[in-house]
Amino acid sequence: MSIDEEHVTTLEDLKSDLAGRYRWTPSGGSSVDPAVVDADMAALDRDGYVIWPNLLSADECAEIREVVRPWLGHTGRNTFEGRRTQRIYSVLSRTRACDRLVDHPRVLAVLDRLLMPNYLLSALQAINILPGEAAQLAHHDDGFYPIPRPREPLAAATIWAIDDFTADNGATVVLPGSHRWGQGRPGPDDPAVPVVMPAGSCVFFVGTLWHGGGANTTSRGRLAVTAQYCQPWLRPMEAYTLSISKDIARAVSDDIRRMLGYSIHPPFVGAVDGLHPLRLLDIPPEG
Ligand SMILES: O=C(O)CCC(=O)C(=O)O
Repeated sequence: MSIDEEHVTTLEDLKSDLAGRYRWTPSGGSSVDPAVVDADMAALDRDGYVIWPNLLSADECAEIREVVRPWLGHTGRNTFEGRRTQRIYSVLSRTRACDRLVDHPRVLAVLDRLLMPNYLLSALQAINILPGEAAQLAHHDDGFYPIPRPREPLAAATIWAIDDFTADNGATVVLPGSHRWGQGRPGPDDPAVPVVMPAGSCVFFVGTLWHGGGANTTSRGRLAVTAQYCQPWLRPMEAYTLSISKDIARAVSDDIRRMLGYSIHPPFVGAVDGLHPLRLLDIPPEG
């Protein structure tokens, strides 16, 4: 329904796309075979996570390693960030090298089913777990939204292995099935599994899944890039509407632009002076 064509007569109408010029368009996830997405959704429903091997080539991983290396200067400010872990925040404002991870069709296809239209990017960070780092405190990524469990996930995350993830170099540790838990916390007897996967692979998990970075007992770092996403009616972790320049917003893909906040959660969430935020960028509407 377009506001030009129809009147809003019911509350249901307020949930539809009311934009006049910048209408909602399907994401790049629509290119993925629905049977493949069905299988991913079944794995997420059962385990809370799914592993996709080898989505990036060795050259793509090498490029990301090369690009982020100069920024890997400091270690974490507390044990959650990791005293022996290097984190790069706001990766999106620094480089375009990780964009293909953020808007990978396989990721978007699952997000299209899991979250509401116009879901947002919540964070894009690089995490390098150094030798000697201890296991991170187990947590679930939508835990800072104060809505009691059990519940549907309010967010989802990907962790991309840029180096091989092994059982002893800090591979993310997940607790299968813990996305269904109520208010309980993991104990020593709960089965925890390291996500062992070759460089270029990705683990996708729902925001309710308990997990943490693993201990690194090897002599080499473990580099990963993590992208997190949230419902369009929640406040993202990284404030992209404040930190991303208009030039970068113009340079990224339509899907990333939408996920940065250049989108409307109907009827009006995200509007700028009553108008669609895309008007700020002077990008012609599609179609
Ligand atoms: O680096 C990892 O494997 C997980 C990190 C994580 O879950 C976090 O910092 O929230």
